[in-house]
Amino acid sequence: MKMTFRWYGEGDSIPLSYIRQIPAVEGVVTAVYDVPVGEVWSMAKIGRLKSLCQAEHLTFEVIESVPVHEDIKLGRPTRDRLIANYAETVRNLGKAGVKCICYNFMPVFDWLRTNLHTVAPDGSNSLSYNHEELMRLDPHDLRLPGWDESYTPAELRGLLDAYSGMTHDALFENLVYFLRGIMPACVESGVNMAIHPDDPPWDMFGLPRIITGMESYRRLFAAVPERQNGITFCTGSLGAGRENRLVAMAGELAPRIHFAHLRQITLTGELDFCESGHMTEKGSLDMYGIVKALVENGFDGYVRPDHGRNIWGEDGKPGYGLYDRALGAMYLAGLFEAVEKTKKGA
Ligand code: DNO
Repeated sequence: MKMTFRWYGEGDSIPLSYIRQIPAVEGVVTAVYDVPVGEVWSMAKIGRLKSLCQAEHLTFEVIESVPVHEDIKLGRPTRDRLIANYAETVRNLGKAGVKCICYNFMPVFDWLRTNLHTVAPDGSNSLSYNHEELMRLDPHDLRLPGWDESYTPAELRGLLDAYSGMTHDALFENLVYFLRGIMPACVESGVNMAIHPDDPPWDMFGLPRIITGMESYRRLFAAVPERQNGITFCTGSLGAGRENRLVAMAGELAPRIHFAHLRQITLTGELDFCESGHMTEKGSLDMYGIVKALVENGFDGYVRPDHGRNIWGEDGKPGYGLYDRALGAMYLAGLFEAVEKTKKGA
């Protein structure tokens, strides 16, 4: 297992020098944030990020995310040029030593929450999701801090119209078309693609969501069998779907899991949840069981703690403060050490 920590580039309030001091962390997960979606990331921009990481002795092997242009998801005629650009970015990242790219294929919106500061009895606060409240939101005027990309109200209107009538099958076919287009670049450059599940894993505002559970993955690997077509196993996203049995999924999917986002949630209603501290006993997900299933089935990829709570007076980027994610990294590192040593019979 290689423990990483997400860093939002030079605009992040958390410096790399702090990340380096978290004992378990070997590397960062980051991205180029100032190139418009769909354009090629130059070697110069990638090289700058890499040298900043190297200066702090942190590895630069995982990107989250190279966003996928909406025209690709919509299957518009411009997609071939955009897919060629994406493949070029993959090649450039490969040249810089990147091994894994996390991306998602959610139409228009990335992760969705209804409250960014839900206060817990211990005084900490975290992100939460209430389905009824979500249904009352107007998708034409929605943006959340922490999204890699978001749109103006006019762009949103146009996009939401463009997706009207798009079926799950059509969106899935567009994903397969995209992956088939970039696979040669991935194979040649030794870069693994790791699709992030839809968060939460159900349709939103009439927009189809297609990476929601075991069936989605079976279908995805059947359509694009290359090992470079893998996944980001995000426990918090998948775990919001009651039907998802995470321990069993972690075991079965391990060979395709290039990246694991290990995050805890507490299920608070049929479709509602609140994010909580990483430990098993602090939420609804069996973090120990998940780590054990991953390790016992050969997982040796990248891991990162995911959304942390705001604690100790910190008010960081929602989900991405320093303290609770650092605690999460250490807890997860402890679980992995114990399970990995047990596996080796140490
Ligand atoms: C949220 C993240 C997501 C993730 C993207 C991957 O905190 O897990 O925004 O980075 O969905 O493309």
